Amino acid sequence: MIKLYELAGKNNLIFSPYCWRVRLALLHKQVDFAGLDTAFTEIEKIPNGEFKAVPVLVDDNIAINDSFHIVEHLEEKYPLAPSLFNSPEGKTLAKFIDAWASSLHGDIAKMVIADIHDCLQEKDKNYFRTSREQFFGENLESIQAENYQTAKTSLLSKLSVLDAYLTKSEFIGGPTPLYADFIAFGTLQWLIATSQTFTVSDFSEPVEQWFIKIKQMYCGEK
Ligand SMILES: N[C@@H](CCC(=O)N[C@@H](CS)C(=O)NCC(=O)O)C(=O)O
Repeated sequence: MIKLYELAGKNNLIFSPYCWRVRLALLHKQVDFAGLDTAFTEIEKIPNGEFKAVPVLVDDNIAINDSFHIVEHLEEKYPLAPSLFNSPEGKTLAKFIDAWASSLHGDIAKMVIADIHDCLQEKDKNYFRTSREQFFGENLESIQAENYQTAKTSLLSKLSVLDAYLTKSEFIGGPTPLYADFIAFGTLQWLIATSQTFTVSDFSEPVEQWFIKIKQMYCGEK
């Protein structure tokens, strides 16, 4: 069976945007897989490779990392299962949404950096605090407290593009979700899964409805 190594916090919380994308892609493809909870400090122990980041997918003993490579593999290996792209244009759309979603990551990181720390397994806390405080040059609690409001305003402004689009289309991919939807969902689920203050009702109504619909379609037990 396919194995998906995914980042897990305490109480099996799956929160990584990239792991969520791949989890939804597997559920959409309806292929059996086992999700393997992985702490930040366990990534280097994943068999079959020297990985520095998750998700990592192991399929027939081949280990693949990087979410986009993983979904390209799934699309190629399981062509008869529901498509993640539907067409070459659907893949191009996914790449555009990938770039757009990346532009939200800086805002989200500033909104939840201390909350993420609180969601982690004990064994990860020191690694996370040290590496992120070194990157930002400030302690986690100050980064979040000082930047939360500005980052939230910036995020909601970027989301207004999606908001306008979703008043005209049920999903980013059209009448049914495609990988482009899972990219955007993964990014927002990272925020929703970890934030102690931001909830789905802080999204505009079209984004909230789209988010809830995807959750209901795919996320039974998570
Ligand atoms: N480009 C990669 C990015 C994966 C990534 O950045 N994963 C993060 C979790 S969200 C990670 O594993 N980080 C390891 C670390 O910070 O030590 C992908 O698309 O899969």
